[in-house]
Amino acid sequence: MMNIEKIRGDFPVLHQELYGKPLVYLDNAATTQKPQCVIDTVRHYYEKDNSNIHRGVHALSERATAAYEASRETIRAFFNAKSSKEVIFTRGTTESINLIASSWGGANIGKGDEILITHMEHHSNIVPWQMLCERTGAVLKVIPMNDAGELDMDAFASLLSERTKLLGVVHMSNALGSINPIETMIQQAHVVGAKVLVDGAQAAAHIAVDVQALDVDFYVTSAHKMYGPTGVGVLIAKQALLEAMPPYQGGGDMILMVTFEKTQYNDLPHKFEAGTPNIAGVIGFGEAIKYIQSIGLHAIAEREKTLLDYASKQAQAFEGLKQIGTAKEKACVLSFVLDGVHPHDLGTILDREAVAIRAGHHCAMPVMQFYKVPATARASFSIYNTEAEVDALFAALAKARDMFA
Ligand code: 7TS
Repeated sequence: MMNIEKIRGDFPVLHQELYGKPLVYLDNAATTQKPQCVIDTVRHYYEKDNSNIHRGVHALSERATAAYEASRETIRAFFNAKSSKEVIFTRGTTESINLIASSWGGANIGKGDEILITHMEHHSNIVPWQMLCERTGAVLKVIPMNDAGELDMDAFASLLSERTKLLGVVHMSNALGSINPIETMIQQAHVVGAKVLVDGAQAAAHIAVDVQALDVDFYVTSAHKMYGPTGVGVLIAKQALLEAMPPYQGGGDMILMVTFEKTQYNDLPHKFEAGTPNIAGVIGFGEAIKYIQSIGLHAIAEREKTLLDYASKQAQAFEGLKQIGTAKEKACVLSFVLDGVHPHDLGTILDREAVAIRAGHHCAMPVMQFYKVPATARASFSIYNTEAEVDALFAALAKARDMFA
């Protein structure tokens, strides 16, 4: 049994009141809260080790570099990447995908090639591909989904062809909670020779990922949705692909030798980390991963499933509430609309009850278009949430419904 009270004790931000009521934080899909160990690690870096990395010969720079590279190793092991050369630090999921679209896409995508994505992608796995298609004359194709928010796997199979150069698929949808069958999809895409990018922004804090077992070409995620700092994330990719890709940005750290005539690029992973990175963020990211490991992803997934089931039962019984996203395989996200109440009004009313949820299109406008709603209200759960907080959510929803009745 997980000790939720002890876990809650690790997160200082949870222990506050808003409008005289205890904070109920249910916006974890947007960003999770940070445990004390991550806050302390970032603080320790700035208080004791602050220095630039990979350059100085002095003690602080050596300590900062060691901590930065130790983080890379922690993250490599967490995702079971073959080598730390395959672990590239970025600003987050969005930058990771833009890096792939720009560097790999620029070198490998041409007129008439097809890029296949799903109907439930976050904008950050749509727009970079549209931009690439505009530049190259490639074609963007979309795998449809059903009313539950599950991908149409027959349609997927028939969309695949030798023209398909890349499949981009979200591991877990932020707007619906659906978990996609990425293992099968990767296998099928590889049969036609396509590369596969999995957007793990939501999944990585909830589902164990083994990039070698999956044989995934690119896996991307953000630290801030995994109890880590904002502004840092990772791109994990097969070494051979990264070796063959041109640099994404030019500048310091990504070079071995520069003359005005020619520049020789640095080895992996540094070739893709131009400029001073988010050193404190990367070090904090490593600590966040250790925090997850200290609880265990399987225990986390099990606990979150219990909480989602508890919330889903109340949602089903709640008059006037329609759930958006009822996939058989889903996690942590309860997206819904309430008869007669705009999701934004709902968000505001709930805020006054100290219940923090997200209302909007969740950067997944095509999902809203599919369900013909302008927006949804979304409660998303994490390991520190409790059944009592779910009850508080539904009590606040009942208040909102009564106000608009
Ligand atoms: N992909 C998915 C599936 C996401 O949920 C998000 C962020 C991103 C990509 C982008 O991640 P970033 O760290 O680069 O911004 N999703 C959300 C959300 O659901 N509410 O706020 C941000």
